[in-house]
Amino acid sequence: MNKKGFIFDLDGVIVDTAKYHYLAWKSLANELGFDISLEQNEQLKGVSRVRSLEIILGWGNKTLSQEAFDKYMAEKNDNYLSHIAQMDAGEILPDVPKTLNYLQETQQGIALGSASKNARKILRKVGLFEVFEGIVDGNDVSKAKPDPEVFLIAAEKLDKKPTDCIVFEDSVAGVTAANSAGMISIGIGSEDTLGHADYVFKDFTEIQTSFIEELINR
Ligand code: B16
Ligand code: MG
Repeated sequence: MNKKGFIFDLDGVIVDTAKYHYLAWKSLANELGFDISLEQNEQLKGVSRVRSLEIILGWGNKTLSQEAFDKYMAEKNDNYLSHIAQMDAGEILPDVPKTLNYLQETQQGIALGSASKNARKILRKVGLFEVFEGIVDGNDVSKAKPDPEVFLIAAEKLDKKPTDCIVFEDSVAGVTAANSAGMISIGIGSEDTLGHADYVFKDFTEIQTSFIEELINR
């Protein structure tokens, strides 16, 4: 079989850490005297930590000194990590292991392309660290999604041409990044928000092995 590169986003694709980001951001906003809704949290998906705090401060009409900004960033991450500490393999989203197993069996390249600076820690917690031949996360990039940098570095790590790579993404910016990288984009979520992806599935339970096989052989 052909060897392709399969690049996975983390939050929203492999695990649902968005709920922990939300709890941590909400508690920070409450400390600053306002609240954030689940709808607002949607807009933070795939967005870097710094940019997320800038957006949240905008919602609350707050400005902070650089020192206070850094303090709140660290506080949010400590809170987030207290949730991550409780994670185990049970938090891997349904049927993700099925797809990963199939890709391993057929010896495809498997990489991670995430905006999170905590990605390695999370993969270890859920027992998937060894599955990824290449890991590119928020520590490795200078330009955030929708810039294609994260996926282009992942393709390099897998020693694959971008056109031989397939990206699984749940965020609007991430799908745009995959498209700009010249890769096949697979949106995980709703057609309404991810209509610009080459394919969209609600989650991995909708992805058949025969579909992955087609991607490998194209
Ligand atoms: P951290 P992904 C993204 O992960 C999250 O979707 C986003 O909400 C978060 O702000 C970002 O990682 C940074 O995370 O604070 O852990 O560095 O979807 O790109 O895997
Ligand atoms: Mg994501």
